[in-house]
Amino acid sequence: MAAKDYLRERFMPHIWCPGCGHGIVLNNLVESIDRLGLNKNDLVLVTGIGCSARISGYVDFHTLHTIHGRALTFATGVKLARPELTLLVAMGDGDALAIGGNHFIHAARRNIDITALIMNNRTYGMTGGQHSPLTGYGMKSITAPLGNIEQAFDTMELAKAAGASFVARGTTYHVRSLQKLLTKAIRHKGFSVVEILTQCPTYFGRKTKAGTAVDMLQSYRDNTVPVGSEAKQKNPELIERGIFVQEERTEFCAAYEGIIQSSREGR
Ligand SMILES: Cc1ncc(C[n+]2csc(CCOP(=O)(O)OP(=O)(O)O)c2C)c(N)n1
Ligand code: SF4
Repeated sequence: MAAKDYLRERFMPHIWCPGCGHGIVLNNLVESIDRLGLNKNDLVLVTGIGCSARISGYVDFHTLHTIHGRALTFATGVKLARPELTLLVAMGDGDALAIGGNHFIHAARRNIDITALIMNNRTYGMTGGQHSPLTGYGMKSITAPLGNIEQAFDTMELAKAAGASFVARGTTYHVRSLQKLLTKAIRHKGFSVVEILTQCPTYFGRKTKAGTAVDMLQSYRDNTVPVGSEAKQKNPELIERGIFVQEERTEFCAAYEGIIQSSREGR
């Protein structure tokens, strides 16, 4: 099928600014779905609120556009009720890791079979460029005009520690490998996290002097390296991309089904 067959053309034009990375994520997502040969009627995409969250309006799957920080809770309910469906959740860094941080940790801990995309543009784009937990120390934002005094954390380390069984990072510059990461994450049975470094030229680019969309894409090219590469040992400032964790572990819905069967059999 062509990419447009997975999109709701009636909702175009989209709301994203020129140069925003979220459209690249959308394109890679539908390419991965196509590659996997999944039927649109077996897919559910759940989102909260944010520029990133608007992605659920544009795909022609079953979609739920819910409330800020709670996409994973809605998705957990859908997956438990209809475990045969493929659940995708797309979130911004604010949605997933600020207001939704608690739910993120517990979805990972349960290892429920959901693929979580974290579209990390290091800002709250939709509300005008406030800093997020991933903006980083010293960076300027609309709410930190003199520089942010909060430290960021590493999403990969958090996802690993919380128990996610597939953990990966890609960028909007490395589109071919992003597509492969998404394909593997969706195929993986368990909680999959794919953090995608994606540019917000309108707020992050302007406030931090990271520059235009092209400047930001070039910075993903120049400042990221494949996971485990020697370059990272020499320069710890570089950001790793690729697969950090890929393990088979007991999945939550399967374990829950086991409990139901045991109770039916009076064990
Ligand atoms: C409970 C609640 N608190 C705050 C908001 C306001 N709000 C909407 S989107 C958003 C942050 C969006 O940032 P992010 O999730 O990183 O996505 P982006 O827009 O950058 O893609 C906030 C704070 C809200 N809608 N609901
Ligand atoms: S404000 Fe930023 S995140 Fe939102 S659409 Fe514009 S560029 Fe994208």
